[in-house]
Amino acid sequence: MAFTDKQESLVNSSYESFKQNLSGNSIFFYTFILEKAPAAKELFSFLKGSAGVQDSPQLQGHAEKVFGLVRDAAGQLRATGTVVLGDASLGAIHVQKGVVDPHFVVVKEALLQTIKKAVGDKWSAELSTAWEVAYDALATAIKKAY
Ligand code: HEM
Ligand code: ISQ
Repeated sequence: MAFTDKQESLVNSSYESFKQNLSGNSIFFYTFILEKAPAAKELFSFLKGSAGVQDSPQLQGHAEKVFGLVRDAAGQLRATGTVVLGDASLGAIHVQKGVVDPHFVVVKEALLQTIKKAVGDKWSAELSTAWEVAYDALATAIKKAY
């Protein structure tokens, strides 16, 4: 099924909600990931060896990039029906770091829960589906390098 204007605008407006509390939402996102996949801590150079998730511009920057790429994927899906990686090395980075399928499931769940928290009572099944479809298409594009 085609990605609709409505789905794109749902993703765009909730992305703005995410950005409105970038610090709190980023902490929530990382904490969720590390709870579900503690070993992921050693994969990220910016978390490795640290006591835990602590707020920093660097941490926020990485989280913002991930959410921003999913948002961008939603725009591409609506416009062209497919997702092309802007940075072709993105696949290779994840291969090289040893990122595997179950990690993608954890990050997806973390992303959805973070958006859910960010939008509060604006959360809906439709909003969730829009993020899921965009994330899955982006993850597929990244995994093409595998
Ligand atoms: C690196 C995005 C999924 C682990 C990166 C980078 C981007 C990115 C943009 C480059 C470094 C940065 O600026 O952050 C994404 C997107 C994903 C995804 C859009 C899903 C659609 C995953 C998953 C994992 C993962 C599932 C595993 C938990 C990593 C690691 C690096 C990386 C370990 C290297 C970070 C470093 O130490 O510098 N990712 N990623 N990514 N990603 Fe992902
Ligand atoms: C996946 N890839 C790169 C950066 C990330 C930051 C937080 C959570 C997941 C990520």
